[in-house]
Amino acid sequence: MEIQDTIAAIATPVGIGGIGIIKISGSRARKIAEKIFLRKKNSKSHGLKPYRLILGEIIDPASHEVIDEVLITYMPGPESYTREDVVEIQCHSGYLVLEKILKLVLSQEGVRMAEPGEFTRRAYLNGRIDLTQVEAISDLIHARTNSALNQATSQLKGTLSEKIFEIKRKIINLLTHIESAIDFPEEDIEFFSFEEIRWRLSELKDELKTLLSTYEEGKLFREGIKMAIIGRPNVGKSSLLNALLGEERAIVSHLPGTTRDIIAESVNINGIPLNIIDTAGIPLYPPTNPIEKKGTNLTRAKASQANLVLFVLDRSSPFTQNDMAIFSEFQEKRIIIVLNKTDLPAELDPSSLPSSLQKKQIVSVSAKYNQGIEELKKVIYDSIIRGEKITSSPVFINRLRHKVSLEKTIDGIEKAIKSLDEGMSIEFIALDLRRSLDYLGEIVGETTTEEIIDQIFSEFCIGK
Ligand SMILES: Nc1nc2c(ncn2[C@@H]2O[C@H](COP(=O)(O)OP(=O)(O)OP(=O)(O)O)[C@@H](O)[C@H]2O)c(=O)[nH]1
Ligand SMILES: [Mg+2]
Repeated sequence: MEIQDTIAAIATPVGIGGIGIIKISGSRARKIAEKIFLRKKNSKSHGLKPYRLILGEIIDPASHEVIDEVLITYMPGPESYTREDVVEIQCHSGYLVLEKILKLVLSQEGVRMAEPGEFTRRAYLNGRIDLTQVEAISDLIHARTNSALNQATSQLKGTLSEKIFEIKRKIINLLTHIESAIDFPEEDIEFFSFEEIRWRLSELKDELKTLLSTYEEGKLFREGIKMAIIGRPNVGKSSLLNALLGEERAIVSHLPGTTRDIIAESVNINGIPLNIIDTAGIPLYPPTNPIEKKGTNLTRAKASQANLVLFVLDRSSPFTQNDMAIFSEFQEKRIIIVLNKTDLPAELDPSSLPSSLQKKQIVSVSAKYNQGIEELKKVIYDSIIRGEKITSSPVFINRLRHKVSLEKTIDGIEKAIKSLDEGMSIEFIALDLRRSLDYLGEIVGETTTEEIIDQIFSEFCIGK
């Protein structure tokens, strides 16, 4: 990928809408705009002025065809998203208009189609943002809850990278002292004492561990959790999905075996994205019908991946062998038992359930009449956050790669402490600290491998 290239792409979703935006970035952006744009007022000139919105027309210079009336902005670098010269064309958003303008732009000299995330990649390569901020942009676009959005905006402001740089500065400071003791042992410089170095290292370790401990919570708010609704046929699983969503998403019928495919939807429970799947009922004996068989196999596969399972029982009919078999299969998972159909006469007494079921949390609802659903949501939320230390820390890590790098950093600090305690030569301690510095640098993108960087940008769409 040549950074000198000028790139272009449609930045808005393609389709019918109020406006659509085409973005051009690179040294030829302005020239291209001048070729295809004519200002309305004083139509002899393109009239581009930095950071001004100018009204005019996009005209094919070859055929003189007017493609659309547009607003155009020219943002010279480095005061732009990519730090390069950027032109944004705001046109009417229709399938053809956007395509035609993009095609016209791409037919000009020295410009090519942007790759996914390439505008943001240039902002990163040109030093406007670091890697945690790149990730924050992706999180911001994908955020489905306020908490996820707040986390992303805070990370975009640089809270995580500031913290990382702060810790880096402390390590560098320590290293400077240690290394000058190596280089100038005879000089009359004031070195940190052994106790001082040890104390500083253990402070650093605690600080890093505190940051590491925000991972589960950060991840939870960013990614949410997977919850499967399971049970024997006809107990009301799809009705329960609909009640949780507040809409008629899944087909409900009195016939057992209505749901055959997995239905996935997501809701937000107190800021946590809850990814729910409704599954096909699992019968006692394997179905002979090949479609139903596929459905139950898929149910088993998906339910076993869920972090939380809602096991639905029909309270208007007795507890069956079928119910017990399903429970036994999934009892190792985090389970909430839902007694459904409480609007009908009770045929199942919770206190007569086998003791293994009674140990689980039991919630009664009527999915059909929307009773007990709020209480169920509360139980689901409590179950998710149980065991999670909600720290409300202003700085979070929320990706596995942050966690891995932090763990390696801590490992380096621990090795340095050990070397110090064992009276090893000071060179070894310096080496461990240098390694820790590199691992910290991975988080912000200073020492990150090309492979990881590519993976981060693969989350982006074309035009961002
Ligand atoms: N009275 C009453 N009927 C309910 C309730 N919940 C579901 N039903 C009825 O039970 C029947 C089965 O409901 P579904 O939601 O399709 O059940 P399911 O578990 O998804 O069934 P399968 O997909 O076939 O496994 C339908 O006739 C629903 O109207 C409830 O709370 N009260
Ligand atoms: Mg169903």
